[in-house]
Amino acid sequence: PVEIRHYIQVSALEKLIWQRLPLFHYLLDALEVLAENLEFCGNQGPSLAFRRAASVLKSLPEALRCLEETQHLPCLGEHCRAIIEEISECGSCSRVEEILNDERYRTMKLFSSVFGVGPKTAENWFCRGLRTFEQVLNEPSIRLNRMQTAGFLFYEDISKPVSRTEASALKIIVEEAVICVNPSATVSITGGFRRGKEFGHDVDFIIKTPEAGQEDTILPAVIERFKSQSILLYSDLQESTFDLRQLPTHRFEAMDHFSKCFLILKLKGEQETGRDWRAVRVDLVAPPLERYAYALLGWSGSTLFERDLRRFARLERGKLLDNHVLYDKATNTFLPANTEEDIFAHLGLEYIEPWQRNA
Ligand code: DCP
Ligand code: MG
Repeated sequence: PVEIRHYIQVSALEKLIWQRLPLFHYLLDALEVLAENLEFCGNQGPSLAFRRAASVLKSLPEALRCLEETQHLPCLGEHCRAIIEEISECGSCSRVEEILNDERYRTMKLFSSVFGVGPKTAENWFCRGLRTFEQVLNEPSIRLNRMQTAGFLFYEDISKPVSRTEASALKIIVEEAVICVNPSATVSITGGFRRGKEFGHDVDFIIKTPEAGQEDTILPAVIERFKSQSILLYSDLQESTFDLRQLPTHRFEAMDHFSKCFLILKLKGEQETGRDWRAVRVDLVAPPLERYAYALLGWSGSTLFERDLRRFARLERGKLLDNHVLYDKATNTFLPANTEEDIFAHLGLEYIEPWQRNA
């Protein structure tokens, strides 16, 4: 199994030094393209190998002087090593260049960049001979769902990365709305921004409510508040289907059962477009208090870190972990946790800070 410790990240300064190697950036992009192409073909397993390899490379503690130095790293299989060798020798990878020119890959990438369009829909559109947004929007037999309609409507804005400054501005807006509907609730930023990223594709927030049951009523009220402020552009409220007795799921892709909502909000501020607002994707999750630590850990990501932490729990510790809880298979018990530190302790791991989870 992957050693969680390989993901421990390096300081920003060290990164600046070793990221100067231009071929290294090409290599990371190449691994991303190879992984993505396999995902578009439904090959999750092999694509993970490329993603893990990219993660290990990103988290190296020292500057690389040449690509040959990657030869002794973990998680780099024969295939990855062959790619590294080709890139060191030729400066590029023929398979990657081929994929980048492939019509199917390019179309799948374009279509799946729309909010609400997953690989299945993208593939369906591709198989019908559609290649551009214009063709999709003019195809009478295609009925977009509400999410996809919003995805096209706000495409330009929500494809643009959200900055940390914008995320902080949104935090104030979300906090104001949450406190207005429940003064005892608190809001924390999670997802990539909690891991210290400077940009994200959305802003993720987790809401903590002190009393049982409040987690079920707070999100509809917050959405109403945004509506009354005329900043709600889209909302998809998913009510809780959470049950305290549920065992953790084995399927990683499965969504958690907490009350949550996927939103598009209007963020005021001068834009390059000349408008005085932009649309931003915002996710809110409201878990019950006794499962808050698990939800926070799960929503802090990164996705690959979460996946490998679960794998580590299962294979190395005989425990099942998901966004809801940690379950000990040996004793058939749920392990309670008030903080993320408690969860790492249950797993026999030293605490891993959010900024160290950028796998
Ligand atoms: N997550 C989850 N269940 C969901 C949605 C997200 O467990 N239904 C987890 C996966 C990620 C984290 O929450 O680890 C945040 O999801 P994002 O897709 O927003 O990913 P990031 O915030 O890490 O990256 P980005 O900068 O692209 O937003
Ligand atoms: Mg995010």
